Amino acid sequence: MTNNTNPVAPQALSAAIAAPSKSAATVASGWLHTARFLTTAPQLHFLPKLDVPEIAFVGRSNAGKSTCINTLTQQKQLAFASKKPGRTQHINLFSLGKQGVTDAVLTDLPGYGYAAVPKQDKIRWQQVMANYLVTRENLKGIVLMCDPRHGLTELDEVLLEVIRPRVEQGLNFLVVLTKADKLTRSEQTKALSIMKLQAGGGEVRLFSAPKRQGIDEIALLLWQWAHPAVTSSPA
Ligand SMILES: Nc1nc2c(ncn2[C@@H]2O[C@H](COP(=O)(O)OP(=O)(O)OP(=O)(O)O)[C@@H](O)[C@H]2O)c(=O)[nH]1
Ligand SMILES: [Mg+2]
Repeated sequence: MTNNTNPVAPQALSAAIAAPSKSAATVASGWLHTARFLTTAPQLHFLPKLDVPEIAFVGRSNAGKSTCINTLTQQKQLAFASKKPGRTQHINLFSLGKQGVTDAVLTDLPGYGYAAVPKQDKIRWQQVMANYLVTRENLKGIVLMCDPRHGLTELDEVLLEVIRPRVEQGLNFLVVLTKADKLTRSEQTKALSIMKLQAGGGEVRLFSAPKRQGIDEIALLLWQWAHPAVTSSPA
């Protein structure tokens, strides 16, 4: 037996014993809270090349992508959310990681399917997004926001087809059923089981910003996607 030559102060020791280890969800939510604006790009080729894991939020216009990012990061106006569809018009990147060290990036993409957008612009945007989802090398996960009152739209189905090969090769994929507060309990259960059949092997979670539903579960998933080598859970 060796003598302890590096004694721990008794107060520190008792504090450590008294404090329960942080829960995994607390670590994940603390990590998301570090989010800060990184950059914005009107088109794909303006995006900086990055080598940290990137997680993209996609979905139809007004589905709640920006609101979900604000809720997960516990920041009111990090991403621009609005009642007016088409609010997010650029690709916006947010850095994550403690003490200024970026260890992942969240991407808020403009929504698709907004009726008032001219057809040519719609087609152009679909191509930009498909291109991003297929070619972005550091993309580690896609979060598809879907309002369960509308289900998957035609453009959501196109997106699923576009990403299918990457998901089959291991790209993380999550369908977030948004605005769950608009559904009854039984409607939520039904929407969840229908989407599990449609999500092509991806995860599915219910989410509500005003009811703060699903936040911990989604935060944990994103943390795990960004830190695959560490453990399966942060605590
Ligand atoms: N009831 C309810 N409303 C929500 C929820 N999430 C978002 N909303 C509302 O839905 C509207 C659109 O939200 P945004 O977050 O701007 O949607 P977006 O997907 O970013 O839209 P674009 O930027 O146009 O693609 C806003 O009025 C939000 O307040 C939710 O969980 N519950
Ligand atoms: Mg938005």
